[in-house]
Amino acid sequence: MGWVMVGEVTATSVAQPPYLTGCAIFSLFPPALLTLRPMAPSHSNSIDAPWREASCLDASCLDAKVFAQRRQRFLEALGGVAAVIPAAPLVTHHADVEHAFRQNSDFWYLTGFDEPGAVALLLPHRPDSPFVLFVEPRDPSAEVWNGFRWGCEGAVNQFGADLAHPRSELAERLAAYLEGSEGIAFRVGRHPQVEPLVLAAWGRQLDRAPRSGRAALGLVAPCPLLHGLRLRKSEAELERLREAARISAEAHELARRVARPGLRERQVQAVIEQHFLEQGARGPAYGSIVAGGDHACVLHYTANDGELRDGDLLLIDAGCSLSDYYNGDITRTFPVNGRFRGEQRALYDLVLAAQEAAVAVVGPGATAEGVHDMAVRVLVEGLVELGLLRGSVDGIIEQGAFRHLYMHRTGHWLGLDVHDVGAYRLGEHPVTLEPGMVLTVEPGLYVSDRLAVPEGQPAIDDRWKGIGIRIEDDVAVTERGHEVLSAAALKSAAAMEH
Ligand SMILES: [Mn+2]
Repeated sequence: MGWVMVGEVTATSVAQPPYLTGCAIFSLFPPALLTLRPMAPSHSNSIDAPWREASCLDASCLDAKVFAQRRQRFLEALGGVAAVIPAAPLVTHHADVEHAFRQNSDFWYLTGFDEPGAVALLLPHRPDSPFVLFVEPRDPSAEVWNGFRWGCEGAVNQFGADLAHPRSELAERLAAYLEGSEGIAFRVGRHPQVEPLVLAAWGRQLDRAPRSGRAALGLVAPCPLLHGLRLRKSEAELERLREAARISAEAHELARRVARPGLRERQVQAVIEQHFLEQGARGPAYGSIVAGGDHACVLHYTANDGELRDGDLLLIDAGCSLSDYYNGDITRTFPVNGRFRGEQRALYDLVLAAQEAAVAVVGPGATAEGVHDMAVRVLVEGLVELGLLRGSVDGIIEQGAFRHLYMHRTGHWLGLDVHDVGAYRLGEHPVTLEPGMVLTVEPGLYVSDRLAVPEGQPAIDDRWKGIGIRIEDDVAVTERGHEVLSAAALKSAAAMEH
């Protein structure tokens, strides 16, 4: 990523939080900082320029053909089984207020349709009309309150449905659509509004089976088929993940430039999330973690209400979610005052060595487990050298006697879900990495009193406590090895200092 210096802070300067001008925080920022902003991306972020290509499908930057191809592959994989894939509902935040809508990723993957409450049917036993959508119909009075809907016409014309019906007709129509399928693929336990309708429709089929001569024989999970498809990203999807990583990496670079002793964690969060929004993303992909000092030892710290203190590290785990839900997930850790002290630097160098060694493992034929094992080995070797662990490296790893310092796995799949779908193991066998799979690599060390020191391991000297470090990149498996999608977020110790 490149940076341009601009002469003046102006009203149109996009990378600076507007609250910084004309309020007390302004004085915390040296003038040079206020003139630093990322180069405009290829798609301009100015308000009057369209963010998306004309060929974009609603909120998606992927072409309608991409979704049609996905449905085709899923239909082929289903064989004679009919799939019922519900969209996400709106979720109440409090009183009459709802959370910002977030589409169900399975439903999105197959449809690109970004409205709540819809249901997609994929019906391989009806080759003339295999894709049926139930949607909220057009309704001027509802649209006055909640905005535009595509309705049944849009579902057919814009989203490629062979047939579309109002969502209210699902209960009466579902059994007929499922008629003739060998089974029903539906994820039990996740869709409380749709599940009773699926069970009732199947029950009616079974009631009629003696006379109709056919009924679905069972419910099956759609996940193994659908999530197997989602696990392997196409080139178009990788391009979206690169975009999510680019925006996320820029936000981390901005955050490091604004962080100063005395600033609140939340103010750094504001800089990060403002950048996400300015760049056309929906916002953060997950609760941004902006954790100064000991807060970094709380893995899912999202309170972000502390003050950044001179001498502490700042751990930031933040990534954006694009308009079509592809996500970035990046963690960086750096000294608030721009200088590591001895213990911080020793542990930072160790986590970075572990992270780089683990990233180097990523490639076709490796496994996520192998990536984790590499990170653990480098960390444990280093911790023994530093005196924070004692004993043989193999013995410590075998007993898990490092887990008071490193208690999580080294990564997860990344895609439409931040912790993306797809198996890590199939029975006894770890899943082998293939080109197109994308995973995070994120070892860390967290030194605090929260977990007991295992028997036989040394007590921790106070000078180490309150240090929490994680370094996380988004890594795609390629034919020849891997591509670090988030490489624009710097991570060398030198780059973390100023
Ligand atoms: Mn992560």
